[in-house]
Amino acid sequence: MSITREIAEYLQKGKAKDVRRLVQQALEDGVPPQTILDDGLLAGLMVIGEKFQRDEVFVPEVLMASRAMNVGLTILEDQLHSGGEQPLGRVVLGTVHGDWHDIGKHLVAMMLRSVGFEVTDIGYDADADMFIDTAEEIHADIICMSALLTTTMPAMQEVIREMEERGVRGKYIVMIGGAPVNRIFAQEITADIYTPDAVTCAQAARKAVLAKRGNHEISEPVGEDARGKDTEKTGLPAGFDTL
Ligand code: B12
Repeated sequence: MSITREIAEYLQKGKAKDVRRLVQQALEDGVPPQTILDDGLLAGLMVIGEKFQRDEVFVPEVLMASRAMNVGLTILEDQLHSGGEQPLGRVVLGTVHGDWHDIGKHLVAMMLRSVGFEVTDIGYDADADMFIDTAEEIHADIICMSALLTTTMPAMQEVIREMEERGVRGKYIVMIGGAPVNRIFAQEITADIYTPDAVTCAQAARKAVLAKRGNHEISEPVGEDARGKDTEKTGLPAGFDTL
């Protein structure tokens, strides 16, 4: 059996120690981190997800598999971390209030760090004040929110509302994502950016931060962007493709 297959098998059984050992071994054997992630960790989690949907496993099993997943991700993260240089920008990242799903968020953090962002991960079940207070504290460029439940998606709008009430909406680029989230929902709640996965999230974040800086440097006039939105809100240049 291949080592990635073994990782997937142990992950399904929730054996975090074995997953840690095998991920380390795979890296030593020269298996690329992306392969370990796709064919090992994510492949195992997907099987558990499908079984969960068919009521073949229940919350405790999924929880144990998720812990094993996060242990594996932490090891891979060390490999992907660029570190050292001046950060490209600062991101506050969390899963919204009422929602405990944090695996996708963990992946998003990894990818953002790999393109050079400093990420402050505020964990899961994070309310509006936690997002905004942290963003203010660390002088963030981006607030990134994750939601995996249809019932917790409205909590994203709460954060944006609270930002408006506190008069800080224009200071931050707001990115949202998670399986039930889509572009239309992002438009409805006036988030700046939606992307479907961690890789595109990191690419879009990088593009947005560079565009915002470029905008400030050349002092482009405030106008309407592609969605007819007042760009003074986000500081992104007119026409910036955000959604
Ligand atoms: C693992 C899991 C759990 C674990 C979570 C543990 C953990 N530490 O995360 C536990 C057991 C706790 C759990 C509990 C529950 N869960 Co659950 N869970 C899952 C499961 C199996 C996998 C989710 C996952 O991690 N996917 C893998 C990651 C990598 O994908 P992802 O999160 O979507 O992230 C990617 C993108 O969405 C994106 N992304 C994510 N965040 C962000 C943020 C930004 C800014 C951007 C740009 C992109 C982005 O990038 C990521 C990587 O590419 C899914 C089923 C499934 N197959 O998805 C159900 C699922 C999400 N759960 C579900 C349910 C119903 C529940 C419970 C209500 C069950 C219950 N009866 O108690 C509880 C709710 C608890 C709570 N309050 O949150 C439903 C949700 C249905 C819905 N649409 O609302 C699902 C879909 C299962 C199902 N089919 O019924 N769950």
